[in-house]
Amino acid sequence: MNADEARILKLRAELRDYNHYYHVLDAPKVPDAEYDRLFRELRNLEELHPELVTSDSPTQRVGSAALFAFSQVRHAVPMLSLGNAFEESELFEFNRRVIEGLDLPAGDLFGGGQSIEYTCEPKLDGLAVSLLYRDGLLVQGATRGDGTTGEDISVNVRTVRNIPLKLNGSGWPAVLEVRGEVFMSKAGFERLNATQMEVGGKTFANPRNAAAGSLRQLDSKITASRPLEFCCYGLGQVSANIADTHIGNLEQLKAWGLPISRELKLANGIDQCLEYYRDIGVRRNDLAYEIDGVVFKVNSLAYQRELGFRAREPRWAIAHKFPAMEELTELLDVEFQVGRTGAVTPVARLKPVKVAGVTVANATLHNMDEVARLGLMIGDTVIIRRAGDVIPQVMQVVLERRPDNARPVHIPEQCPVCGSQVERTQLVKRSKGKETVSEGAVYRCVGRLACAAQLKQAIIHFVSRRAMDIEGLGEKSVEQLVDEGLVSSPADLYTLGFEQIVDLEGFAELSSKNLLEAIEDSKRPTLARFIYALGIPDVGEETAKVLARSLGGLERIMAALPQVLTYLPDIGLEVASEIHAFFEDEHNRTVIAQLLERGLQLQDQGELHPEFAASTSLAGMIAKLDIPSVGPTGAEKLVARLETLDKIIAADGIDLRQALTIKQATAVREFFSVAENAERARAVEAQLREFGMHWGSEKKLVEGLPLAGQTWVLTGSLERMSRDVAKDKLESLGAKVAGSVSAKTHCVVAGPGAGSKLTKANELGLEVLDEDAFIAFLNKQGIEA
Ligand code: 9MJ
Repeated sequence: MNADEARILKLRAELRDYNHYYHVLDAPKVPDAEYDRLFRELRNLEELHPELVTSDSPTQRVGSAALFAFSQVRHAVPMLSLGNAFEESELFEFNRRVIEGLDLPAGDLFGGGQSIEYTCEPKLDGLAVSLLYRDGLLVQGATRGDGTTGEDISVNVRTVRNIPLKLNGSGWPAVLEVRGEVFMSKAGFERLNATQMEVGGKTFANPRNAAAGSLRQLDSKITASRPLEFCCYGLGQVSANIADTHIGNLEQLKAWGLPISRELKLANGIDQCLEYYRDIGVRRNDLAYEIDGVVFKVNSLAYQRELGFRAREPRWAIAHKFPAMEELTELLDVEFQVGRTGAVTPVARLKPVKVAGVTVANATLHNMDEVARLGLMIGDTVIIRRAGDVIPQVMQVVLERRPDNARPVHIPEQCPVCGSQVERTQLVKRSKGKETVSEGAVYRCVGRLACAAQLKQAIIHFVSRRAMDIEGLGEKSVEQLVDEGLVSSPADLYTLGFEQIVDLEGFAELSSKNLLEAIEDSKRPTLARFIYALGIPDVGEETAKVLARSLGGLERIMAALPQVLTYLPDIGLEVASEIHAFFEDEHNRTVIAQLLERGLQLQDQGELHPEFAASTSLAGMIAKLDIPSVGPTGAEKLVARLETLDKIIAADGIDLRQALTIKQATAVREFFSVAENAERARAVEAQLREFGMHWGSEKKLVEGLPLAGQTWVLTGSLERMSRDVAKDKLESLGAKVAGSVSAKTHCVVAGPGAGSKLTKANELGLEVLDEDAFIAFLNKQGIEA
């Protein structure tokens, strides 16, 4: 056996195996680009040695055998595959073959420059299916399979939302076989993987696998739950012809209710095809679904018939492929980067590879759980994917290509930047009165601002536009300031002098002056900006605003206990614990103190927000303690009976039984018999009181509010806030909001379109506010509208 023959056998075995994984198991082992390369290599070798071609060679068939689990469907007209063009030259070659292959009437051919009319469609990356309509009713759905025989997936295709079960209109041929692609949008794919991750199910490598895996489900309920879509691009068997052109056929199918591509266009000549290719290429990332190229088809069906087929490919169509989004490369090493919050993140260092036209040498690995999920080892061959503008990702390890000397990936014990300890983060969860701590996916360097990496990131964040907004301090300058030892905390920015800055690279006299001015100008931030600028883990702008608005002052925010913070909108115990830990940290407290000493003046500090005050009650607090079997109702009963936390903690079984069931009473006794629980409850109560809560029962709480005892009515439409928001605001001031006007109504807010309620209010001589007056009133009460 010579070398070529041996290579041919090896390639066939490999390609058969890859085919099986791709088509039957919907879990490809290698990227398409790799498959294509091996396939081409085999085809070229077979062209050199035609005597070696066998009928079972992967070059001799399309797709793969049907999965035996489904019954088989023989295609009356074979389902074709498409020839590929990767280079422009291959496209021109295709066009030349079309012109030459057409027996056009004399005079039509003008020096070979004949323009052929082509249709242009995006090449969807999904699963090719055939839909058979008889007398306008969907009777069968099938996969392509090997092109001759596919799988019967009739039940499953019926669950795809945009596949009509019955055609619209009339005039369809009695037998109409429609062909097209079932695919999944990018958003649908992301959603599906997120859900699968949550429920511990199988995740998919890309939208195409997700579509294929979803469609070829033995349980069609699963298919129905997946966000599949269909787009048709051709015909199979028909009992009567429809139109004279491909585009005519598709437009008719559309009229009958079948979805066709919105990007379908006609091109006059191959040059316009190229323009189409470039245009879609530019918009590729913005499309809602993934495409791997575009398809050009000779528009005239008469021409198509004349051109016919070569093996299993039509001579009248070609797929012009985009550069692949997935490639194979080698994982040279895994390095660890330290981020702003100290998170130590593994980063893949790769043997540089071109993916979709861009050289990729690094890819994010997210965290160590991801490394474990991928089963990644240094030295592995991996599949890299670069979709759109996102950072390249490692999708998969090609296990077969793992070298003997592959090494496992270990998280370093010391921070690679500052040498401090690296610790695994912990997740705190509370349920049924118990706090459980589990290991998080993130590892953190404990060095905080003593770690140069964290310090640099912290300062870059601190000065950023949405934080302290100090213009003129880019990343490079921050790195210099830190490396030169001029700045070792955000507070040091406020001690910088002209001499220190002007010597930095890239700074001149004017830019130094400007920077100093910008630093000076940043000294009066709002409380929310300041909190955001501190870079507390998990505290983004929204959370910072909630903290500032609800607690109204830095001191309160710094002192707030985690349990107290959980009273605020959208703050759970995990984030609350991060916030609390941040402000407990001695170093952070020092930096904050220095910032204030160095002239920072926080704006808009004020009182505790009435919304926050209204969101708490003793019963509410007790309900939040997570005492087993004691929910909000139990807590209400307990407070109604025993009135104060002290009495509840001290209560014996008999007292408790007055308000609760035996089970609940026992649970409350057991809960408070743990000293730590009682202490924590007392601390939370004390702090809520200290923050200005009107402690006691819910009723008393409302009594302290400005609109306590009043009933308001909203009518008509409001333009600057929804009725719900208006209602919330009124309730936060203690008012009851009613649906109808009576003599007991205190005030009516009437927007445009107000009807009978307004008439009645006027008859009764009640106070009526229009929207402007209402907003002015809210503002006066300290509520932003
Ligand atoms: C895809 N995948 O979008 C064809 N295709 O035509 C389009 N595939 C095709 N056409 C004949 N748009 C065979 C395959």
